[in-house]
Amino acid sequence: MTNRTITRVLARRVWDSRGRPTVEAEVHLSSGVTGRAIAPAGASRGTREAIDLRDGGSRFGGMDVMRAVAGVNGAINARLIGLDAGDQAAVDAALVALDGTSNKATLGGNATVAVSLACLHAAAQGPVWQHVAQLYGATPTLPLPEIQIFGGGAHAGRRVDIQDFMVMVPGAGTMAEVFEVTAGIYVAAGSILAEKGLLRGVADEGGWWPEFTSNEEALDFLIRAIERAGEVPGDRVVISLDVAASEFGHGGQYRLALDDRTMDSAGMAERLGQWLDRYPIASIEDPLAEDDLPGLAAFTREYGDRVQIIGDDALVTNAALVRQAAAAGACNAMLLKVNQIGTVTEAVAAWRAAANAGWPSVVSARSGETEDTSIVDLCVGLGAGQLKVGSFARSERMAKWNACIRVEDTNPDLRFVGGEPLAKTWWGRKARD
Ligand code: 2PG
Ligand code: MG
Repeated sequence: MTNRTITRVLARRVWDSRGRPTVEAEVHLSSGVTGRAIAPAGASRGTREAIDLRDGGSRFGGMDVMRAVAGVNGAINARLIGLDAGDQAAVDAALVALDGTSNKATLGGNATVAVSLACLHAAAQGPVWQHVAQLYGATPTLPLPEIQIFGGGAHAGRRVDIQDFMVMVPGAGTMAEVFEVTAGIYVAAGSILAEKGLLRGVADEGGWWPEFTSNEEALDFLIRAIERAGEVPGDRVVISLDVAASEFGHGGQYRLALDDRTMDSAGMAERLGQWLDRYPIASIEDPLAEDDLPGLAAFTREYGDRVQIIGDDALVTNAALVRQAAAAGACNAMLLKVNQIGTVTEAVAAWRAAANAGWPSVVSARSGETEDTSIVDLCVGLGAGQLKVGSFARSERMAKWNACIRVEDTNPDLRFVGGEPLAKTWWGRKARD
């Protein structure tokens, strides 16, 4: 028995930022150290994601997680006792084997991800991001944040079809500078909407929830907010979108309800292409649906040399799906959400598959979040380069951004990557000229 031997694994039900039950896990070691983590939850979920085990029935709308909690306290606890928490691969392999399905349907991805991340925390003998860097032989860096200003899609009653209207500040020299600039844009966006009587509140990830009359109007307002904050759009600040097209595109047909338009895959791509021409958009996620790999490939052929094209629903942090998409020429970047696959080891395998394809990765939160900041440790430790957390409001979001500030403040030697991940986009070319 070493001092990192697991002596007990337990779980309890806690609550997420949407007021829904979720799983918190603890991994206890022989040294007396405990690691803890909480599972997040998505709303715009890919169909091939790990299953969140929910109780069903009428309690909390069927969303309770007492079965997932019981699985941790029972079978998972029994299986992991005696393992070395420092051997993340062995712990995760034990979880995968115990579950026995391809999508964590037995134990629940919500149970396995909480335990897997708790193990990472328990095994770390200093900052968790340093442990991550050591485990995976990576060079830690401070990432470029991607921050939501307007929320839509499944996160805001589908008032706007496009899900995330975000900004990035690739021209900043530090993370602190990114946050200063973003704070100005976020507040300016809220004021402009309030002045026009268009403000309805905040969406699930803290971005403003507006009453727009078209998807394009949201982009126009975003430009105005950037300008009111004293910035030149496309200069230090660029726009980033998560279209989340799987939410309104099925079988090659895309329905933008707000614009009252139904298009085929090529029509949808053309519409997005017009936005790329008109607005300083440097990154676009899920421009087409998860069931439209040919469409994603065509889009990547057409626009992949000027904009980052991130796969979320089509890749679901799954190494095999990343390899398949890369072979098809679909996407040129990956979104990394650990709970889409269910363990740290499998998420890192997807990250490696993306890196092998020459793709950057964006580590991402879910729309249902908590105070858990494990994704900051993963992003910094892997040197992933980009971090998407949601907006610049609400503490489940700010917990992550403030954790970034703490890491930057206490580690002056860590390099902030700035605009490097966007080097292959129009912004990168402009910055080099
Ligand atoms: C996404 C995420 C975060 P959800 O689509 O990228 O914005 O949303 O967690 O609901 O899948
Ligand atoms: Mg997405």
